[in-house]
Amino acid sequence: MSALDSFAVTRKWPARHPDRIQLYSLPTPNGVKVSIMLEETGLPYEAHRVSFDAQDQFSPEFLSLSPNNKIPAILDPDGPDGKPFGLFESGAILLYLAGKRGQLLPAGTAGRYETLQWLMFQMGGIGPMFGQVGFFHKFAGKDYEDKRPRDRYAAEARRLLGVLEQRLEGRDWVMGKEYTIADIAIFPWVRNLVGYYGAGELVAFDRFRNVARVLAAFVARPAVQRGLGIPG
Ligand SMILES: N[C@@H](CCC(=O)N[C@@H](CS)C(=O)NCC(=O)O)C(=O)O
Repeated sequence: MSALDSFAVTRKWPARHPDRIQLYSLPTPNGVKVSIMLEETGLPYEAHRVSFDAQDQFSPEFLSLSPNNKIPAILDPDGPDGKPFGLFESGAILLYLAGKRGQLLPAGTAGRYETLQWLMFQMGGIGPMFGQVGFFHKFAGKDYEDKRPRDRYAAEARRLLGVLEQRLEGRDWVMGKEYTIADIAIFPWVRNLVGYYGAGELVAFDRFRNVARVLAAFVARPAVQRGLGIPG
């Protein structure tokens, strides 16, 4: 018997290492935020693949942990007060892991809230808008004759990239010299937009030199390289 046995999700995805953080995910831009964070912090974890092809995200076991039927989600056997703790929503998970490890989130109040501000900018802006560009440019929406929805989201993605471009002027990372969870939230999405979605031209990515520079530095990090492929 392990402390995780009372969580239904472990019935579908049994924990081989119940002492480690359990990650339920896929290597999508939201999923890799958490695998990259786990790799960066060195926290021991076990990754489980939630197959969209098999509609795993709608299974009662997965919904018991992530009621919004979305990856990523985690189960930490050693949560607050030493009790097992489940969490969904990548932004909340990044904050939780940063707090648990005391890493990748500035300790001072101002730096902390400034980082949160950019994390929210990703969660409320970059993620949803770039995701819509993907739908209208690469997936089912690309066949729609009316190009106005695609153009609306492309324009918004371009505007958001412009905000990020300005922020990165003279900075190594979103928070300056310090690499934080804001970078881990933002750059998987930028990479996806110009890589997998192939929307670089649509959003005029060549205009955003600072964004391209920091994206290259992000992708070059060994922990990022590892996290991008998890779960395999
Ligand atoms: N706000 C959520 C978004 C998560 C999300 O959209 N996940 C997608 C994959 S990137 C998903 O699980 N989609 C499955 C579905 O909608 O059925 C987060 O950041 O965790």
